[in-house]
Amino acid sequence: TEGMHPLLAPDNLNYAQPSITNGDIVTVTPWLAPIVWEETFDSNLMDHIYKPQNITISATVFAVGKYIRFLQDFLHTAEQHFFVGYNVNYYVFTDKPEEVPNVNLAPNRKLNVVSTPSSNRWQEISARRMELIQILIEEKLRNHADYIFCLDVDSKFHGHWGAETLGQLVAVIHPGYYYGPRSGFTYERRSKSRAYIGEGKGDFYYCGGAYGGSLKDVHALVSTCRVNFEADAAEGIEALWQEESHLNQYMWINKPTKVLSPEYLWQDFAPRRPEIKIIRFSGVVKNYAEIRPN
Ligand code: UD2
Repeated sequence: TEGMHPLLAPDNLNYAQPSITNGDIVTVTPWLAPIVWEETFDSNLMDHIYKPQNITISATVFAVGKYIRFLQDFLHTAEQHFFVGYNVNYYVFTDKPEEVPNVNLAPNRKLNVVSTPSSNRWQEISARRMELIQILIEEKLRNHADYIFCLDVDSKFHGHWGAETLGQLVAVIHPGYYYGPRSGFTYERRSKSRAYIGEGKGDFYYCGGAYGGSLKDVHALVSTCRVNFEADAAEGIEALWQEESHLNQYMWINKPTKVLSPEYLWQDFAPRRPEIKIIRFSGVVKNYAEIRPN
């Protein structure tokens, strides 16, 4: 298709595992995509380039079932740190529209509520996001947004997240797997799944909790992952980490044009190493047994 990333043939291609630390930080991938870290960009300069373009950024967030409780902090901190000064449209997917909190939004920022069915399986809620984002892009966003970011709701912003993250296809490296060999990544290893990545293959382990890019590229990502997830399901297989596994397989074949360091989605359980100078966005510690529907 016009404008799509070239399809690589990863199974016939062997190369050394890329790394984002190397004694120092590494700021470019072996396919020449920037890796964004603190001190690699100048925010004022980025704003000087992007603000005059009057771009609109959409952010999707799912708050289904008990996860509605995370929405207030998510939105409140996003107002302080996420694309401050830009046109931002939040799309909140929830089965409890009446419980969406009233958060004061800056001018040029809007909140849209999308009614979403619940499910008894958290795996399904998480994975169905791909389908619902695909539909959102097709039905609502075309011609109404330039970029989109898809974010986990059980998280908060603590630092600047702005124009330095813009790109066609943007992925965030998972904080638990940014060092160490790819043999330890939790990729889907069963070859009957469409999310399969074989031993000695793959680039990074990316988060399912934050990704984005241009509408066109994110549409290609979510629709491909959805088709693959559903085709697996029809054969009775669910990838180890649901849509996160499919996202990793997609990003391996269609290399991201920009990679964000784990500053952009930290988790408390990850050991804090010296290269992490700032945490911009991080997962909230939660009691899985209590919060999930099953
Ligand atoms: C990881 C990923 C997550 C997803 C999942 C695999 C990160 C930080 N998180 O997190 O994105 O790929 O693995 O499926 O990379 N949700 C609801 N209601 C529910 C359950 C989930 O709204 O009852 C939504 C909510 O927006 C939540 C997201 O789905 O943030 C992901 O679910 P999770 O946070 O329970 O998944 P987790 O922590 O295993």
